Amino acid sequence: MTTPTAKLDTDLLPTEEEVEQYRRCGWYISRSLFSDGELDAAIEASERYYATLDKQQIDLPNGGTYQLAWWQDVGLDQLRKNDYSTLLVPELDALLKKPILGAIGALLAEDDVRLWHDQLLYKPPSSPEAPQAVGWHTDFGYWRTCSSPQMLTAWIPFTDMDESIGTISFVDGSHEWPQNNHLNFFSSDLEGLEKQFNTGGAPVSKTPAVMKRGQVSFHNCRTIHGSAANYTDQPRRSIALHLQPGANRHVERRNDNGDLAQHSNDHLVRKVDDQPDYADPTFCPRVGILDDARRAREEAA
Ligand SMILES: O=C(O)CCC(=O)C(=O)O
Repeated sequence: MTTPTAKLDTDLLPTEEEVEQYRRCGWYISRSLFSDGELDAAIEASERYYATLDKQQIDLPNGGTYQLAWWQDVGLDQLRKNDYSTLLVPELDALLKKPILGAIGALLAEDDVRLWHDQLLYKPPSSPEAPQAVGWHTDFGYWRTCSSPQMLTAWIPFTDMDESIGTISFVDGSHEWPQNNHLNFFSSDLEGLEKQFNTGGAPVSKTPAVMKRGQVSFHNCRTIHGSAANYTDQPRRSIALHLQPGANRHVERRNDNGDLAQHSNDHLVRKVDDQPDYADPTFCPRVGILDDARRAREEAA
């Protein structure tokens, strides 16, 4: 039987030391996982997808609908964050389903991994007067309906990434800080947001993920991250594939303002015993099997 982690190039798996570094820092940068051909196809397909977005509401595979954060009326000079694109664009789904990606996710999460949801991201070139940045935030702040503190994200850039294009940056070790539920994705005031960090006495150290095309960064859901504006003349293109460990379940939890937390998945996935089922294979397919990834690494050793 073919499994999501079949035919792994074991040289691309993180070593035990690299997994340890991920635990300590809250992020990991992989070796090159994707070819130019795969990423060119993702760019072309995402352009075709954007060209279809002439209204805010999209239809999803189960007959459900979703209100997009970016569609054409929002404007070409604005940051684009388009969720659920892997469900609609096969070339993006192919990135998610590449076995090595799920295998790395499984080794980092120490569990099988399923898709939680995705975000196709496009950061247009900015002027200093109107920067389009991603504010410091944690993903778990938005995912309080999830039981697992080991949710993680694979961020796949479609081009080379450096500070000039506004690559993603991580705040080292912030996944261990006492309070890190920041909800500032759509703020461009990185300096102002940094003043709100509660480090528990730890120094603030930030690492911009400088990557060659093909590499992928992974971060824990409690790691504070964000990115500066893109000051090149090319768009910054990427997709965030948010992954959940096999053990993750829906839980009832409150936001800091006391409201019951909700996530868009809750309205889309099937229900089991009247609760959202975060293992619904249509929305949350399994993409990595821990035993297979470990076995592949052992056999290669
Ligand atoms: O694209 C960025 O700069 C941030 C993406 C992000 O928030 C994520 O991958 O979780």
